[in-house]
Amino acid sequence: MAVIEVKVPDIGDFKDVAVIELLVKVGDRVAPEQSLITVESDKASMEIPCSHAGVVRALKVALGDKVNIGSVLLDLEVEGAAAPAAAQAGGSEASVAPVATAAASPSGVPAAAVLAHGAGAGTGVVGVGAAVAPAPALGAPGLPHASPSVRKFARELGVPLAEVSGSGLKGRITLADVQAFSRAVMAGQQHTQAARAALAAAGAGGGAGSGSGSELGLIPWPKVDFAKFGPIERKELGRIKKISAANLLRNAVMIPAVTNHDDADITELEALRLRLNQENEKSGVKVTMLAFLIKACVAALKKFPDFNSSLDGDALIVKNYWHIGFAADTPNGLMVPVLKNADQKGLLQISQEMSELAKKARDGKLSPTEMSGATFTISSLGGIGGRYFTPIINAPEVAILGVCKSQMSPVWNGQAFEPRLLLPLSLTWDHRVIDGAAAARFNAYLGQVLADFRRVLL
Ligand code: CAO
Repeated sequence: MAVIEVKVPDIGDFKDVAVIELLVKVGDRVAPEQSLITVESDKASMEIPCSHAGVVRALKVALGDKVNIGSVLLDLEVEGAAAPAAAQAGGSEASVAPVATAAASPSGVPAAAVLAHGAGAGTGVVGVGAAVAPAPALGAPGLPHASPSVRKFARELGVPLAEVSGSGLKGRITLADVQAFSRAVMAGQQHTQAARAALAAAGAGGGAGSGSGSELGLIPWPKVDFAKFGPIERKELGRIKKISAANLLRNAVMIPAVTNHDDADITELEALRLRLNQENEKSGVKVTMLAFLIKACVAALKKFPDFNSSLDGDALIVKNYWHIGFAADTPNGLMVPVLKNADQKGLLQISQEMSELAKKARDGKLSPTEMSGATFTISSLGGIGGRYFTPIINAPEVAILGVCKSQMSPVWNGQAFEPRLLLPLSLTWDHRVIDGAAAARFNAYLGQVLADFRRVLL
């Protein structure tokens, strides 16, 4: 038995955040990733998870205290020898997931901006998107608050908290408020913003804000007693999956997305990659196709800057930085680590950083900082298989590239069929920002870069 100090882990840009809820008390037995406290800044509230299993021996924070990375939260009695070392790490390794963001995202969607793929918990909006902010806006000036259990309940129902009026003390949203909102939506008396946007996009029944459920004409979700038909097993979704689900649904419903499919001839590129890896064998760093794709995408994003933007009302925020998210499959669900400043890095550095980020994702150790700020996302299924797919945009980004397994194919060279290695590309784009011709040009340029990588230097 040893007693360790559990500290606030890396919580990104959050500084001097106030403790608004204590979720454990002295004597409680806690599990790794169990939420200990809720903190709130002017932008978001988030739960801080526990790094270890153990019994709470002393609480070192009180309601209203301001905390930062490294602040001691509590003394925890743990079993096992590894614990004390971990405790000295200046903050636990556990990562945190913002549970709510305050301001509306550039696209006007609440909570879109913060990837809430809570690593290690047991999510990633990402899909694609990534990512992943969970829930709905909270904590912003003028916006109501809710306890973690109410937020969890709202997430499970898919209720956007930012749209619920709170009847509790100081406008706090209660369980009953969430239930009432959900009932009103089901009865067609209320639309969520997402549904209103879908109506507007579909031009259904008068468009956004017209407000009656009959416009959508949706019948209730089928309620089936599956056990009547055969043996079943119920598996609760993990936190990452639930957060992903909410974000994927919002992104799928709210973005008028179109996907263009194309093939890139990577015959020479793959030969170059294999040669580089042979020459660099001793370095221990393997240059991956995804690293080439990241560099090629940065070149295409520079040539077509609207693909590296976000919608902000009637304006487009075009970013002059190139942070590329990549979807990583993890035991807990999809996560989207972000490779920052990809334009400034070489292939070896990108390969190495990606491998480290992917490992962290699989181990549930990504920090919020490592999952935020992406300007464009790549989702590669190349190592697994398949021909094409339609990835979902990771809002507030406006495009995402899906990549599948390259395959030797006969290509007509004007005189004969030649065996060439073709890489299937699927580019999904937001039709509010990009049009079909631009998307086709983007894909064509990407294909040219991949076919002749010297173009990256142009
Ligand atoms: N075509 C053919 N083979 C490919 C390929 C492609 N496009 N991309 C990679 N490969 C091969 C590699 O050559 C390598 O083969 P060897 O083991 O024989 O060398 C193998 O696949 C693994 O490739 P890699 O080490 O380069 O890894 P990666 O970059 O392909 O994958 C990562 C890294 C993190 C993207 C991957 O682990 C992953 O999680 N992929 C899933 C992403 C996902 O789930 N997307 C869907 C999101 S929508 O739900």
